[in-house]
Amino acid sequence: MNNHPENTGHFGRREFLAASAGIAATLALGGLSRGAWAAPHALPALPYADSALAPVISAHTLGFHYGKHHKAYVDNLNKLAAGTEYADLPLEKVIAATAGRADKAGLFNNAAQTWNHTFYWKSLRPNGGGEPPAALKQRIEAAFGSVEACKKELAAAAMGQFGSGWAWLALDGDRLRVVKTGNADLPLTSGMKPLLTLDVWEHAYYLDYQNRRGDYVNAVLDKLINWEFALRNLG
Ligand code: MN3
Repeated sequence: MNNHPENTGHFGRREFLAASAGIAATLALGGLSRGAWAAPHALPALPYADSALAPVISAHTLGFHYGKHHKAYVDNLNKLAAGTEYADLPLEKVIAATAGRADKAGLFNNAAQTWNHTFYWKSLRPNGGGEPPAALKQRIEAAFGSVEACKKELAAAAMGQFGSGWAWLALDGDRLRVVKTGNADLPLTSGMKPLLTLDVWEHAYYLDYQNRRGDYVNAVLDKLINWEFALRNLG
């Protein structure tokens, strides 16, 4: 947390910290009902058991990724937003209001990573991959020529993202596109509608694949990718 006055609302920093400590103690005792100070963003339940994506993604990886990484983004978002003008905003509005603002980088990164991970879990499913539903397949063939070409472009984006980030199938106007984003960034900040995503941060695959990002990406595209979810997002 920085010292920017917007992080402390109408409190001075010292009073804010004292109030935060008091509230944390009260919460630890289970004594505070949901209110202005209660955490507004919850960690959504995983849409499947943490062993459901094995062997492509092990329960070990999924357990850490969801239970530690995703949870930490939600917790940090709530800490950074508490007592500010962002506290009661829906997640997408926090993202839109903080994108591109250097003084709000912490809030943006944690809000965007909260959103990205919830979207990533839904982008995968046990026994995924295979042929997309006909309505999506038609759109993919119009944009990329074939489903294979679309998957190749997704894999190239995932492999070509230098360092941490994401590969996406997104709707840009009425055109399907593959895009990659760095760190916490997402297509929403460029006015595109995400359809599905692949997490290519090392924490998404390192326990199972070490440095072999390509093996993770290709296995996910062949066996876990949730085309039905992409079709629903296409609306
Ligand atoms: Mn991740």
